[in-house]
Amino acid sequence: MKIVVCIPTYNEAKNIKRLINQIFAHCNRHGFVDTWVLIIDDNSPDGTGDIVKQLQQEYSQLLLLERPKKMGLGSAYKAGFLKALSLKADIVCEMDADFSHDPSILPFFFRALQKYDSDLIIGSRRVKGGRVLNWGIHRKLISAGANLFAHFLLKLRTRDVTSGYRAIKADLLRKIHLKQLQTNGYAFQLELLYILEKKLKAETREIPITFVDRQFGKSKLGVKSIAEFLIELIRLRLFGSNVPLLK
Ligand SMILES: Nc1nc2c(ncn2[C@@H]2O[C@H](COP(=O)(O)OP(=O)(O)OP(=O)(O)O)[C@@H](O)[C@H]2O)c(=O)[nH]1
Ligand SMILES: [Mg+2]
Repeated sequence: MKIVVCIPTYNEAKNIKRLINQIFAHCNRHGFVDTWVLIIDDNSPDGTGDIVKQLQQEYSQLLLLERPKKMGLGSAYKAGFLKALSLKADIVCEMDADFSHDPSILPFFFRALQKYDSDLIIGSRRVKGGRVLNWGIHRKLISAGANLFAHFLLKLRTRDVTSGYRAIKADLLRKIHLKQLQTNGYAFQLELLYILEKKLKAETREIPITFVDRQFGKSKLGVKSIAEFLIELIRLRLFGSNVPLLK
């Protein structure tokens, strides 16, 4: 079973080495030896890409997709997914580089996909047992608001619609014309989930996670991202998704 863990990075020099080491260590320990890590770096000024290049000498299953400039999280995932599918992945993962997503639970995502025969596993802060550490009231409100609006307007079953910790069966992604996804920022998480849940009727399972606020580096969530999320929410509510499905 070939797994490709896609990680978009922008200025994650303080996190990336430790994260890659831990992902490979945990996956190997649990017998997921055909796990590949794909970093999608947008020419980070802090040299994140160079650190990854160094590490490639150590890990043959570490890949780097270099892009010329910062183009947004969603756009990075689109490029990463296309690469992962071209590598004949069976499972594709989404994950942040800032240790908000604990790498030690990745193997449990893969097990859950197999055990429940699910299409999509989501690391969730909004099911029993899930929680968030060290978030201020501001971030809590934004997250709660985003989820509330998403449930109210789109009637999504998933509790944590903005979670970026996901494992997806690759065959499901192969049914989506990925290049046609509209969003390039954080709203990508919502648009993709909408297509998976509503259009492809994906069998989804949320697993509780403890989400830890980043210790190193800066958040890239700004007003623009929030605006894009709200616009996408309204667009999906009014028109649904017109992204073509492939056979
Ligand atoms: N390639 C690429 N990666 C990005 C871009 N924006 C954010 N990222 C990465 O996407 C992941 C999530 O970004 P964060 O800044 O942690 O956003 P967040 O988790 O919503 O915000 P915090 O909770 O404040 O950390 C991180 O690994 C970032 O480095 C981008 O434009 N391009
Ligand atoms: Mg983060």
